[in-house]
Amino acid sequence: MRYLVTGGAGFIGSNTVDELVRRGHSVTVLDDLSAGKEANLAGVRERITFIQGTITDREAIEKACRGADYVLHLAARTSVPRSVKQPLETNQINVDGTLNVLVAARDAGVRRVVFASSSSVYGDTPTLPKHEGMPPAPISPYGVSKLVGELYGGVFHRTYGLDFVALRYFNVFGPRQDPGSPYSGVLSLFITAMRDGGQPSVFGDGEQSRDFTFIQNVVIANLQACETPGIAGRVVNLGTGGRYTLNYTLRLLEEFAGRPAKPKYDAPREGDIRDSQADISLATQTFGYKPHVNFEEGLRRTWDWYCSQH
Ligand code: UD2
Repeated sequence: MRYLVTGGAGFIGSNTVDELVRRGHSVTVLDDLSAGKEANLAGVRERITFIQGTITDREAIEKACRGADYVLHLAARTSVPRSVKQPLETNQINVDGTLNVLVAARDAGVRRVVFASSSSVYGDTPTLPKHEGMPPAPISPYGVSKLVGELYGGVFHRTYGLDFVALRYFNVFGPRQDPGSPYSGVLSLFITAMRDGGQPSVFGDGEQSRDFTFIQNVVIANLQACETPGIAGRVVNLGTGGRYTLNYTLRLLEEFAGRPAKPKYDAPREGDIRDSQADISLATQTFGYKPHVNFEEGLRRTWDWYCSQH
């Protein structure tokens, strides 16, 4: 099969591309390298087609979609706090860019678009775990942008018959997540701070919790969501079903590092959600999803990977 992966040089994208190539698929990557890195594709570079371009460029996305069976649309401007600072840019890439992808995918006659949505669409409602029947209530521009992507996909399904599936990822972490910006995922920041003898910064009391999901679970689910027939129009959570506080992750990292973390506690972050946890029964029902790597094991592997990169 022929896959187009937008954002394929990024963290989730490049890990997914590796698996697609391993399974013998033909892969095109469209990435503007704003967050992704060519180095993430080093192991497969000779076996894929790489287009440096952005989803906000209609010509680039049209060209990339040509001949594709499946589009995994992972390109996005991530980060809740960045979206609070730069709502226009977040909207331009995540909303306008996604609309471009949908139009191009429709016109190219692809078999399905799988869209990377986010747990942030649920907002800060107290009900846990979050299930897909709950009304979305995002509290950040980022959450809004992901919800709009889902809504557009649903409309393209109903109006133009485009096969579309949205996966609501819950705080994905693992090898290749870039720790290089203040907007990076918290575990990449905690791990590299601990590795380098620095102090992890905790925004708030550290008792907020997330359903941290190891990348390998997401990679397998991405493929299942593409290949499973008859699931067009579904919007599905993708997490582990558990919930882990930041303080708990620091205790595990202390064990791995063999020294105390000495975290610095700061004010809570704007737009932040307190607790997040996925109900994953719909993913199991829809495409047989099972998280194969649990949080603790995933964190251990991630710690080892960052240490090996030093
Ligand atoms: C949101 C989404 C997630 C994904 C991600 C993409 C939720 C629940 N999750 O992640 O699914 O779409 O956006 O960017 O909406 N923190 C610290 N210290 C740091 C950095 C972060 O304490 O140095 C805290 C932060 O305040 C938050 C938690 O760690 O409470 C997780 O932050 P994050 O930026 O890793 O991810 P989050 O939950 O905004």
